[in-house]
Amino acid sequence: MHKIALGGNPNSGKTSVFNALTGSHQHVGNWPGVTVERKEGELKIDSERFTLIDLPGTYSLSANSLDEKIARDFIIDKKPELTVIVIDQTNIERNFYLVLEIIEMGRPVLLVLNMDDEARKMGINVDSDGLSKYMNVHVCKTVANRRVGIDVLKEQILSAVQRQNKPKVLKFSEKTEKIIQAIEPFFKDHDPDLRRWFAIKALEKDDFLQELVGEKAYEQLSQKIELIEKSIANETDILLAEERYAVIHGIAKEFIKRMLTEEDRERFSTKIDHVVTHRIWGIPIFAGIMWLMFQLAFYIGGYFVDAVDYWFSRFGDYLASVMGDSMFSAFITEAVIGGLGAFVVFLPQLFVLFLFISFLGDIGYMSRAAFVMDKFMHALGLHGKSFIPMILGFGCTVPGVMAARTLESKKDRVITILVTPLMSCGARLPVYALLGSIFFAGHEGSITFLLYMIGIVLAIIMARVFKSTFFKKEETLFIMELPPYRWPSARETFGQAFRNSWLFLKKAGTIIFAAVIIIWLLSVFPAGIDAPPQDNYIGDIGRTLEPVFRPLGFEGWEAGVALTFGILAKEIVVGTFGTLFTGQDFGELAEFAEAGLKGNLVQGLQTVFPNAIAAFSFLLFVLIYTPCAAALATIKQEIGWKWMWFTAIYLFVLAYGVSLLFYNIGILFI
Ligand code: BGO
Repeated sequence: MHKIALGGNPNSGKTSVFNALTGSHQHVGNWPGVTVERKEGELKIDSERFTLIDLPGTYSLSANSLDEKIARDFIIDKKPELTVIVIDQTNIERNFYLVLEIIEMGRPVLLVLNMDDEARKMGINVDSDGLSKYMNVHVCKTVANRRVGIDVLKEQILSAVQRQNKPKVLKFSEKTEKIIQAIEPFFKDHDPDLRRWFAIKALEKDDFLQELVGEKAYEQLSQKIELIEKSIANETDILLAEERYAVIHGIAKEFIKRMLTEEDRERFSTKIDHVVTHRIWGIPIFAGIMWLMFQLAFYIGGYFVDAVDYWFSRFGDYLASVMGDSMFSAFITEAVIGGLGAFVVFLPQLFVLFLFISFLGDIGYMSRAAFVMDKFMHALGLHGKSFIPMILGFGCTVPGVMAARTLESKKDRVITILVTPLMSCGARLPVYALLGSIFFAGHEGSITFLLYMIGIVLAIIMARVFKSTFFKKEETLFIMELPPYRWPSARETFGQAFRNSWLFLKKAGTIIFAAVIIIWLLSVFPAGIDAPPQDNYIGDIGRTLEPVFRPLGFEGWEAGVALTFGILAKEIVVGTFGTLFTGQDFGELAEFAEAGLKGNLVQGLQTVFPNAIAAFSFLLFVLIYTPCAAALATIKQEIGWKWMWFTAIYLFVLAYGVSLLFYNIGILFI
């Protein structure tokens, strides 16, 4: 029968642990010679049998009280194979004082971190594995009154008894250790395992030592301690208490993580919300965060874009050199590398942007943004809840349109869906990034931010227009619950960004790839690969469309083709330019083609857009015009054919009007 002791502070849950371990196998008596209750219980773990002796609950082992003396004498004299110490995790620093004292005895211990439920509520999380490794003791967590963790505790008891690990000696400061060493020789005739502990007790002026060492030696010991106290100008018992608290403080710092409690989080959230959802500051803060997001996306992503671009071009050159001059080689280098590569190179920026959007959503900021915009939109007589689908539209119009289902009234739903495509989706980003890097080098982030903001403003204006034309009355109240801010898990945030980036790549491999092939075929037939694209079908299409777009400042026929195919998916706008310009001959500029994918595109685009005004006019057009096929299909599914056609046409007309106005006013200034 193994003998194990159970110790702990009063109210740490010791009785609950005792009952949970021993069930009804308990005997109650008194400790010998005194009237203090002594409880003993039995338990069986696997085939091993244990007697568990419940020590009186104490805060320390200084032998000042009867309870403390009983507990201490039992551990010293009866040498239990294991002392299980129950700790109230909500008060771990105080509970650890006793733990240190028991550990100083050098006997195997097991720490039960109890009250785990309460600790969690208070945001306390003890790293039990770390603590166990550090102290070389078994550690487990329990909620003893509900028997949670008791089975694991039993396994740990068995393992601790079998292994008989000695806990690590937790050293005090060098100065104190020297003092302890100076005292240890007084106990050279006693158990070597207990010498350090006796020395510590002597320094704590524990008078039980008088009996242990005899009167004479005790006097010498007292004189020695007096000398030490004089030299350190402190009392040794106070010094040791201070040292123990210093060790406890170190352990707490290392192994206790204090997270915000629910209450703290709510308080903290309210404080932040006072600022970020402020009546006046809310909107500029939202705009500022968006601006920062684009700056960082372009800045961080930009590093990778150049690298991807470089390797993509090198790969294209290599394939071209290996495959020689053939139709297939032209297809690979122009359609695949040129067409797909032109926008796949923007994946890093898009990834960073997705990462930010999912981070802002995960920490709970996006619902604040909707809340802020709600007030603003209410002021315009609109429904604030509409802003949630609109914000989702930043990622992709399709989920944005679908999210409008949450709006109760059909009118709100229709209005929201009609304006959600104006929220710039991720697919338009490669277009902004490409033209931004050519015509507004160094300011791509700000240009993109500006376009996003124009999209938001136009969406609000158009919503207001629709409200006062189609749906005159009706006002619903928007009550929104703001979840407390939380620190998102990196896994969730990155996972979301990876999923979105993967969708982007998947689109690249399917619909966009197909479109790029069609564009390429149209650009090489009927006259063949040696003829420039304008001599082929694509040129015919482009020339037919050219007069339509020329008033907007687009001088090359390629712009019309890119925009037309862009209705399949907005990324195709860049893909089309990539396919058309990768194989095109630029005469004297040809040397620049060496510079890579973007090098070719730069020259091509500079011929289509003779100046930054024309380029921005094109960006405005891409931002506003007819949404992609997938978005249109979703609109049809949600509110029917009629509204789908309406969206497709009104957005085209709006885009045309805005670009026309911008370009014709803009060129007056250059
Ligand atoms: C009462 N979690 C929580 N939340 N409570 C626990 C846990 C735990 O893990 N473990 C024990 N308790 P003792 P000592 C009580 O008795 O085992 C509770 O002194 C009550 N009683 O249920 O007695 C346990 O032996 C009325 O609570 O500890 C007990 O070390 C209202 O902590 C208390 C509320 O446990 C002390 C609690 C009539």
